[in-house]
Amino acid sequence: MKLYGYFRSSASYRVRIALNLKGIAYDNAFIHLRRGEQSRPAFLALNPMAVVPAFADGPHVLTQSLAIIEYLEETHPAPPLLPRTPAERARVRAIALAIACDIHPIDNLRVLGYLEHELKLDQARRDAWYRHWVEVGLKAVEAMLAGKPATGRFCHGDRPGLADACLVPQVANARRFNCDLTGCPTILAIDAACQTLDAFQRAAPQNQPDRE
Ligand SMILES: N[C@@H](CCC(=O)N[C@@H](CS)C(=O)NCC(=O)O)C(=O)O
Repeated sequence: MKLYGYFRSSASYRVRIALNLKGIAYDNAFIHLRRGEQSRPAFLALNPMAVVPAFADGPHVLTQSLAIIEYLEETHPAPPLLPRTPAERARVRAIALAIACDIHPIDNLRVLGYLEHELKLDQARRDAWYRHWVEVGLKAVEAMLAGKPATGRFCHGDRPGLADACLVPQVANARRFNCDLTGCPTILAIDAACQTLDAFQRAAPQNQPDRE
């Protein structure tokens, strides 16, 4: 199995967490996003969307971090990253999708690049865009989690899963851009609980061989 990723890519980080939680060994192929390697023909043949991650398992080449994690869940069910009942699974997926679909895409490298190079926003205004949408999004995720009986030490109960694999990379990005997370105590507590686990530590950007 091979993960095509980049140390700072939060979507790749999600998959690394899932692989580690499940104890699956894998090889890395590093796609340097700042050098534009995601747009080279060799990578486009794997993922025409020109984004990481991509994941190869034998003849299967998979894309989209959540599809990859669901594939891992189906092929390696233990330990599960989704809870048991349909309603619980829908809750976990809703948290994961709020991050992966509603927060992350509008703050992606290529979106920030468009703001900067095409719309000529200076770095301060570009970063303001980033902080605004991440703060709005994470406040909504906080409301999904705070005070809910289903929320435990982690996003759902006391076992880490799919929602945590999405939340921790988004928090790491938010910190990198100095987002204000003071209104998100539940998120910060869950992030702190995840950081104590080896699976999350080994997946962190600063612990990847391609880090800069
Ligand atoms: N929905 C995709 C998003 C993938 C994605 O946006 N990856 C980013 C890094 S986190 C990327 O490769 N960006 C390259 C670019 O913007 O040019 C997924 O979940 O896999």
